[in-house]
Amino acid sequence: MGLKLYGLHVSTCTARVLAVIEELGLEYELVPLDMNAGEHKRLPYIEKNPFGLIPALEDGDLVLFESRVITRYLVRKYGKESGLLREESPADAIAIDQWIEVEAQQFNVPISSIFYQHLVIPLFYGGTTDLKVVAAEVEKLGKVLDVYEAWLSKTKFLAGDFYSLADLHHLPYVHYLFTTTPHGSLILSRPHVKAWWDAVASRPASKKVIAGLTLSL
Ligand code: GS8
Repeated sequence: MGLKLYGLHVSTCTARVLAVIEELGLEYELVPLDMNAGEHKRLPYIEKNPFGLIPALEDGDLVLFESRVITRYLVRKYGKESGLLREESPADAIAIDQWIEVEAQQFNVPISSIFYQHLVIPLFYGGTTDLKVVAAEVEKLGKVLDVYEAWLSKTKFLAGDFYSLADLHHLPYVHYLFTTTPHGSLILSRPHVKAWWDAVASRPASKKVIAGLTLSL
């Protein structure tokens, strides 16, 4: 009974999990959901994710939701040697935890809102992008990325000179910033952030995941 990932290739949170699956070279089955028909809001799916959101992971009898938790589970269970969590070194592991938290609490908030305004509202709800909201979120994201720029002038990746889950968690939304919004300059105008992004995106596992992130304006 292998891994079953419920979600869609185009979904950012699903892609976060797929990036780990590809890094670790795990076998899995992607079980797509018909979100237009609301399949993710009904039984039997809401037994897997009671919030009615994708993704969810099934590994035998274990069922998990929350993409950033699923990624940690996969590394702990199948990829200790990958270096993505470095739990053998408390100092490295806590640096990774710190930047996993920064991604979730500081980076994800404005970038997901910009994506929602530019892509989700027009494409899925037939509405119009609220440019005032976008401007405020772009300003917030710029301030967060100023911190990244200073930080990444000292180390190649966020938790140190090694690639970790903290970097990987950024993959889907940074990619979509380029393809679904006109705000890619937030990355390109910051040389250390750009070099970091180039290193993240050019990994073979990242390229496979990016190939599935096909939503565009
Ligand atoms: C967020 C899940 C989520 O918002 C995680 O797994 O990281 N913190 C959770 N999923 C979105 C798709 S993200 O590509 C979703 O399921 N949206 C459908 C809906 O809101 O109905």
